[in-house]
Order: sequence, then structure tokens, then C-alpha cells
Amino acid sequence: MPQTKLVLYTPGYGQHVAYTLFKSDISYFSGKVEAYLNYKGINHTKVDCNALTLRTLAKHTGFAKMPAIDCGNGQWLTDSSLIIEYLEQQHPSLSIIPSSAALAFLAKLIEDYADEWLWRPAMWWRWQPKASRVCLGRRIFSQMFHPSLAVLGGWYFGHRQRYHWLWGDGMDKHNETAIKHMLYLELETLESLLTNNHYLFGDKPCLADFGYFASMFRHFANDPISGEVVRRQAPNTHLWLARMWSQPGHDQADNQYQWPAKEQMGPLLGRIFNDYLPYLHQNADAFANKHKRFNYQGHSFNLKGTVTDTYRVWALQQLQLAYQALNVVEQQQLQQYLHPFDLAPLAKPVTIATGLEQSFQLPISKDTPKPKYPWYQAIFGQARN
Ligand SMILES: N[C@@H](CCC(=O)N[C@@H](CS)C(=O)NCC(=O)O)C(=O)O
Repeated sequence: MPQTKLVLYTPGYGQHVAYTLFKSDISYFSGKVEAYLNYKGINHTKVDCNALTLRTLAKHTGFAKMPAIDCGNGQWLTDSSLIIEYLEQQHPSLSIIPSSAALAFLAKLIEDYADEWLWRPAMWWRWQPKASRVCLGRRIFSQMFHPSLAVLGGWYFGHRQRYHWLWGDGMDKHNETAIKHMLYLELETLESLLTNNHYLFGDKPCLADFGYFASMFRHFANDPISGEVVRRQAPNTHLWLARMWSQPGHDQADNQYQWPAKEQMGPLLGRIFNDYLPYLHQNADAFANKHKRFNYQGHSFNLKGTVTDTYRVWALQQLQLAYQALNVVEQQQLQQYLHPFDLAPLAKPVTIATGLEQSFQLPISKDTPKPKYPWYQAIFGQARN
């Protein structure tokens, strides 16, 4: 009898794939990748992560982090930004990258800002209000280990997150309100961009939408306290979240992307150029000088003794390399749009070795060098990359 082999098939795109997405329904970056896969119509199966599957991910990708994708052929993908970049090359239909290189850079900059800079307020809104902390702590611990451990484990997880990302990472009574307030500022920007447009750059979602979707969908709009803020203050953002989550892509044309109106983008650009990019540069300087912590000085708030983050040194370098790959005309076009903000710091040569360069070469195979995975991360999780 002939043997039949079951192969997952992506209708319309002629691709035979057997992707497995490792995710959680309360994970910031998992929601981003899941929405992307749905939009592109990339066929995949899903696995909800627990403590054991996270160990499997660490073994294959080097990071006990979700989302990750098993490509089914011995190759693995990790890190939401890299996963999307890689899949955009493998599945070029319905590209979410604007064909204008200058606009594509702006989309990447917004994606990175939303990924990294909104993490802190997302941590505040999930872990600081007690109702949210108890609810999410118990839910996460039940998923990761067992519901019978939810009360104790939930308490531990809430404590771990508040220590790692808030009180032990430079938040204090002077800047706490500003960190909490970041959500309101983002909602103002999103509302103004999304009142007359379906997506941030026009009628079709681009990389910047998927970046914002991460914090907005699985954290702010989901968590008990911030969810009500989003529902009451940001109805257009709520509609956009539903569109992002449920509407598959259908139009191959890319000309629907437009430069967002400058008046609406101004406050967001201010936060990117006055707060986030200075943070990335100060973080990179601290890393180069081997400081484990540094005092961040920004426009909206300062952080005393924030942890120097290797991943964010690498993230800055990705922005520098992308900016430096633009030609002079594209750089000028971008500079004109961004005026009075200055892109010059991104032109600095990339010189610092983070040690992440090789680990982040996708696809990851068994020969890719993996960062060391200390035993305690198998029990307590891996908060940072
Ligand atoms: N830069 C990574 C970050 C991934 C990440 O931080 N994932 C979190 C969930 S949203 C995680 O797996 N955390 C494991 C832990 O905290 O122990 C990405 O973009 O995918």
C-alpha cells in the first residue's frame, strides 16, 4: 500500500510547511507573531508553552523564550522581530514592509520602540495593581507548572516581575507616575492615527502595526485594569486590535502605505527621539564600559540604576545597520520627515560586540552557537534575553 505523508499546506502560496508556533495567550511577543502568521495565511500549528516546553526551546534556540517556531526540518526561529524578518523573506506575498526604504525604516523604528520601550509600562499595568498581579500571576503559574501551585507560584511570579522590570530596574516613587502614564500617551497617539485610518500607515497593516500590537493586545487590552482604560479611552484602538487579530491579508498591492500625518506622529516621534533612542545609546555606552547598571537620563523621566541590557545593545545596532543601509536620498527623505529630530546618532559605526550576533542568525540549527542556559533558569524562567 502506498504511504501517504501528511504535509501542512498554505493555500494559495504554494508553500509546504510544517511550522509549529510555541506561544502563550498572555505573552506580549507571542500575540505579535500569531497575528502576523494569521494575516499572512502562513499555516502553522500551535503549542501552549509550559515550563517543560520552554526548556525544549532553550535547547533548540538557545533562549527559554516564546514565541519560537519549529520549522519542522531541524531549523528553529526565535525572537519576534527576527521571526517576522525571516518569514517575510520566505513568504514574500502580502508583504508588511513598505516598498519605500525610508518608510520601511520608520516602520522598523516604531516596531522596535513598541517592542522594548512599552515593555516597562506593560509590566507596570500587569504587575503593579494588585487585582491584575494576582490574576495574571496565578494564570501564568497554572499554565507553566500546575494549578495546584497557582497561589504560591503566582505570588512568586508577581514578585519576580516587579523586581526584574520595575522596582529593581530603576523605577522609584519619582518616576512611577510617568511610567504608568506612558499608556495614556500611547493611546492618544493611536487614537489620533486610527480615527481616520484602519492601520498606522493607511489601509493595510505594516511592521509598525505588528510592533504596537504586542503590548496593546496581550497586555494593555487584556489585563484587568488596563483593559478597562483601553475600552473607555481608545475605542478606535480597540477596533484596530480586532482588525489586526481577525482580518487575513487579501491585497497584494503595497502602494496603500502612506507616510502618517506629521501632526499625529509628532508626540510619538518625540518619545522615540527624546526618550527611547537616548536610552538605547546610554545603555550601549554602559555596556561598552562594562557597567552592570547605569543612570538613564531622558526627557520624560530618569531611571536610577537601571540594568544594562545586552539585547537592547543588539537592538540599537540593528537600527544603526538598517539606517546605514539606506542610500543618501533615502536618508534625506527620512530626515526631512523627522525634522527637527536628528538621525545622526544612528550613523555612528557599529563597533561593540554583544555576543548575540551568531545566536541570532536565523534559521537556528543544531550547529548555531547557543548562549549558556544556567540551571536556575529552568526553574525560575528567563526574564531577559
Ligand atoms: N525579544 C524577544 C522577547 C521574547 C520574550 O521576552 N518573551 C517572554 C514572554 S512575552 C518570555 O518568554 N519570557 C520568559 C520568562 O519571563 O521566563 C521577542 O521579541 O520575541
